[in-house]
This record gives sequence, C-alpha cells and structure tokens, in this order.
Amino acid sequence: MSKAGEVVLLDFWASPFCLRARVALEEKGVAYESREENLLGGKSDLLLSSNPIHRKVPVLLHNGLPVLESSNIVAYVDEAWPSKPLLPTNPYERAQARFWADYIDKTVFETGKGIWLSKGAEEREAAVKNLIEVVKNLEGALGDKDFFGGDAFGYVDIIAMGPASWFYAYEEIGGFKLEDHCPKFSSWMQRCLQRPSIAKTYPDPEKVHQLVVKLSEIMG
Ligand code: GS8
Repeated sequence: MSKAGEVVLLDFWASPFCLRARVALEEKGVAYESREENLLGGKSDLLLSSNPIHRKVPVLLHNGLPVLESSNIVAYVDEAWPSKPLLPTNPYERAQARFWADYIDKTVFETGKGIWLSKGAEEREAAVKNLIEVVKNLEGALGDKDFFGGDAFGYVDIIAMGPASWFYAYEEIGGFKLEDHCPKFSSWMQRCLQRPSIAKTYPDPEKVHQLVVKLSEIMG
C-alpha cells in the first residue's frame, strides 16, 4: 500500500466520467485499483452503498471514504496529491477553470446524446449543429494555447477529454467530421491523446461507437 493509502475506483471502461478520474490518478502517479462495474447487469453493493444518491460511477474510494462526481473527484485528487497541480494556483484562473468545467459538464455529454437519440435526418442535423456550437465555444476558451490551462495539461483538459472520448461515435452516427468545423479542438484532442495518462486509460473509440449504437437501440 502506498503512503497515500488505499485507492479504489468504481469504474466503467467506456464512461466519459470515469475516464476523467483515471486520467487524474495517472497524472499524479497514484497507484489505484480499478473495479469494473456492471452497469446494465447489476451494480455492486459497494457502488450502491457508497453513492446512494445517484448510484453512478465513478466513485473514488480513498481509504474507504467515497468521493463522488467526476469533476469533484479530479479536484479532490489534485488536493490530496498536491505535487504537479492540475488546477491553477491563481484564484482568477481557478475560477475560470471551474467555469469551463461546469460549462462542459452542463453541455457536451447531453448535446452528444441529442445525436445518438435523434430520429431522422433533420433531428440529427440539428443535434450535430448544437454539438458543433458547444465545441466552438470551447475552441474560443482554448484560443491559441496548447492546452486549456496554457502550456501545461491540466484540470479543464481532463474534464473536456472525458466526453471527447465519445466524439468518434458522434461523428460516425451524425455523419460529420469535427475537424472540418473545429480544427483547433481536433488538434487539441490529438495532443491530449499523446499524453501517457490518456493513452493508458482511453477507451477504444470503435468499441465506444458500438456501445453507443447499442444504447441508442435500447433507449431510442
Ligand atoms: C455522471 C456520472 C454518470 O453519468 C459524474 O460523475 O460526473 N455527473 C456524473 N455515470 C454513468 C456512466 S457514464 O454514462 C452511470 O453510472 N450510469 C449508471 C446509471 O445511470 O444507472
């Protein structure tokens, strides 16, 4: 056991939210055990007892204490293992980072859902347009920087890479290429994909695509 104690992640391979937790732990070099949850077939008692309100993954258990909600987990990991900070130290920059994380949380996954739950070409095109609008706003925040935080990969990059891991599925289902509309965001994604913390934890885009198609059949 490491000095920091036992770290367990209640995980799901394709979850954009679990990806955030895995990347944060990898960035900090924290040894952890990933326990894969069976979200469709039956959640573990540990998941239900540690997240009785939402009953969702990810749950980070640090010495048995549950930390909930992916953005909160990333911020917790940053505080509990303070070397190589993910959030900026300047209060204004921290507020900006939290603003964009909140914007991403409120928009990207839901807007993407509009694509895979759309019925017919018209609805699908409108949903694609909505997602592109959201990503264009993110491109505005990125500006000409390499990462959302500037030169260094940080908090907002982790938050944004979560839902971005489903973009290949959205492109396949929505019949568009994000790169054609948001080239800066696409380059940022490519840069992030080269980071060892992401390369090690990122789900296979084609498998995610197959899962999203299955989900759209179940939920559509
Ligand atoms: C969302 C977690 C979530 O939706 C966070 O952690 O940021 N706001 C939360 N988790 C999903 C898996 S990913 O789509 C989940 O656990 N779903 C199970 C269920 O809804 O029963």
